[in-house]
Amino acid sequence: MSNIWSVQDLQAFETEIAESFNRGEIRAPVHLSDGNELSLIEIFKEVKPIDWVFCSWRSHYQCLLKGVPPEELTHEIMAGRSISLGFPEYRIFSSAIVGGHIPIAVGASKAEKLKRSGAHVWCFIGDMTSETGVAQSAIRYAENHDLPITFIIEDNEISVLTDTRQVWASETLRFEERSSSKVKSFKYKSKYPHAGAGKRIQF
Ligand SMILES: Cc1ncc(C[n+]2csc(CCOP(=O)(O)OP(=O)(O)O)c2C)c(N)n1
Ligand SMILES: [Mg+2]
Repeated sequence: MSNIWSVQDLQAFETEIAESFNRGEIRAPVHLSDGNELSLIEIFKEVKPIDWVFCSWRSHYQCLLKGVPPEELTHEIMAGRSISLGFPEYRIFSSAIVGGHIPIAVGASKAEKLKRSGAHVWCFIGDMTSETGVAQSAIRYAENHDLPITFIIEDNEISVLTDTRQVWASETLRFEERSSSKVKSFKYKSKYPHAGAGKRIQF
């Protein structure tokens, strides 16, 4: 599904959103992606139209790669809904709450398994989110019930401004210590701050 979106196309989309945000045209927070383009393009080669994708507050790239038309996505972002984008017809949802989408993703994968639909669920989480109780329980449940779900940990090594490994006083996180058939991960570094596009905007 991803072959129509190149690294440059994804970056160009996000740059336009960043510029709109810095001009004060978007009256709500935005969380921009950068540095994870190649990893996402590779993962989305496996994502089928009937599959479900669940994301966090930063999901512009995932929406484009899942097939949401850029005009439709831009409309939702400009309307202030970047932080919790949802496009049921393209089978992609996101949540602004740390861990909020995880149990929903697990439930969706259980439903698809019971229906024998062949649909797979792809659940994107951050490195700090991957250490939460809800993520650990969900991964264990998905493994033991062999659910059609893959958790993808997008590891930028930080939670807003906090070093994740320092918080846990460990050089490694759980997913690095214990491999799982249900978990993939990649590292990336973004040029954008956690939220916004580098210029302070007063709503
Ligand atoms: C329940 C809850 N607590 C706190 C927040 C504020 N918050 C938003 S993103 C974030 C950091 C999460 O870090 P990580 O999982 O590594 O995600 P990243 O943004 O780095 O991809 C926090 C604490 C929130 N959105 N929801
Ligand atoms: Mg992080």
